[in-house]
Amino acid sequence: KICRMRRSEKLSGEEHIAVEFTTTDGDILPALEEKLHVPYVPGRNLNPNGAMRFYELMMDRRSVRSFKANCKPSIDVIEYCIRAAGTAPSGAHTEPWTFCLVEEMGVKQAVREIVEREEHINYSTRMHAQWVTDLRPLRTTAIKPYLTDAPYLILIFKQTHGTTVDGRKKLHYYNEISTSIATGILLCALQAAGLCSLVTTPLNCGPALRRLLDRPNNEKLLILLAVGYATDDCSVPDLERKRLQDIMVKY
Ligand code: IYR
Repeated sequence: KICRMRRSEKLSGEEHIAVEFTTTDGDILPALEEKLHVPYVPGRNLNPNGAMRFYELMMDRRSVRSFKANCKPSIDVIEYCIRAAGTAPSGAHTEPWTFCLVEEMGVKQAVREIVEREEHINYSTRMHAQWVTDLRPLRTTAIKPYLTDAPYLILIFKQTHGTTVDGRKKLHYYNEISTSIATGILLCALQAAGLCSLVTTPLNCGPALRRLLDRPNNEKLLILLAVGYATDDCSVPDLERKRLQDIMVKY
């Protein structure tokens, strides 16, 4: 027999009010059910050259802002990429993410209107002069044709909490980190599939985009991706990446 009690927890600086479930003996129960442990099965197709080949694959990923409007990747490919993202590790295996895939032109237009309206304010007032100046080499502006040209937009929401089948509130530990890791895997999968992507984090657009897509209150927009194929005349800044010795310290 299960009974309720309330308790607050401090986790990574945030206050969480959890509804805990206890047996009549006072034992606390997990949000998921108890799990069997089964033998670990190593991955398939593993070999030491995989790391170098994966590095070479990822070296070619660039943030693309110019997409072919009439060239649409197969939905099956996109769905496999999102499946791959869903393999990410997450706090207490809560899988605290929602990937909203937008392909309808009307919805893309509505997203673009919301984003451009806010970005005009962001670039002119919310972002300070140093920030705008730091972006100059990337040639970004408040005008975002890629939001309607790209055949797919993926709006990635972190779920700040969830609900169990019997209506209990489920804590989503480290939901932002977990969703960010899943997004990283999604970017790798898209690259492996030969697709181009752009990561954007539209400042101040979260609530309006959440309402547009009719997402519930516990979902907060984390990242908006544009996905498709680059135009033939697409150019990118001639950036370099830090060398291994500049990003790795050995002990
Ligand atoms: N979100 C804006 C501005 C922007 C901010 C950063 I930090 C970038 O690396 C790139 C752009 C935009 O998308 O234009």
